Amino acid sequence: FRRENMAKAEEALVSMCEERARMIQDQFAVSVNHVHALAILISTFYYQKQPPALDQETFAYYTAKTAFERPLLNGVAYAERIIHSQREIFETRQGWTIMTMKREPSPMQDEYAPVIYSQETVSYIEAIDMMSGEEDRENILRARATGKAVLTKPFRLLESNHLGVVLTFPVYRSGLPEDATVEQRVEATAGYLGGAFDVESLVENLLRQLAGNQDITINVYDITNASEPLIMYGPQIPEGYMPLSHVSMLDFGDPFRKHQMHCRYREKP
Ligand code: WA2
Repeated sequence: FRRENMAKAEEALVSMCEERARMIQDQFAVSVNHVHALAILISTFYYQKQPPALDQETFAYYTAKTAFERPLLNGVAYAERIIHSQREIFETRQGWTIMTMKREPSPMQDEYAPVIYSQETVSYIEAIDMMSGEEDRENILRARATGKAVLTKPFRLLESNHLGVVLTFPVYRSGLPEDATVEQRVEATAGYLGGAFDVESLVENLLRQLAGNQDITINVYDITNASEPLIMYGPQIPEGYMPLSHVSMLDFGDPFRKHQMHCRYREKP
């Protein structure tokens, strides 16, 4: 009988784990798809219209009305690429100084990525040079070199201090060929559209609604570096009934990053 019960318990764990992995992956994917569409919206209405048909008020309105399309993102923002020689003209036009993530006026850099448009839920990143944060900076460089959506490793987000990851899409000025070189991509970069996945609180909300939630513990890891898995969600020190666990694969759409979900019972089944 005991062996039969264990087999049943294992089967139940596998199905609960797979259900959760699929659910988080799907909510991630719909959020990414919608940010992709927003990047095209910026390119269309800000860069392909003369004069630009987009301002902070319009961006805030549109992103608030479509927030339901991005269920795992705490907000989206657009950071413009500013090279140093344009800094003074840019700051005069904006009426503010480019700031660092430490909220000090930015020292001189070759280039900056100050946020010019933001969803109201993340208005605290307005005017901040997103290249002044290590994780955001790496994302920006990789996004514009590849032309694809990219994700950071898990880290503590600004303001909430919650564990999450940042998503970045590059926005190019028009005329970039499909098979552009990295140099051409960098040259044509207009800015970066992205947002933060607040994994700690939004994934928690999602999982809380599922039946059987009380019985299992979930960990999500960034396993890009297989010998040094980084925790992305769940208790820092894995807890629960160790002998029985299940690993579900996760695909968040950035081939550079690998993720896994680990599930186990809180108590011996
Ligand atoms: N957005 C919100 N909270 C954050 C954050 C971020 N980055 N970084 C740290 N905490 C405008 O890649 C461009 C958003 C970055 C996009």
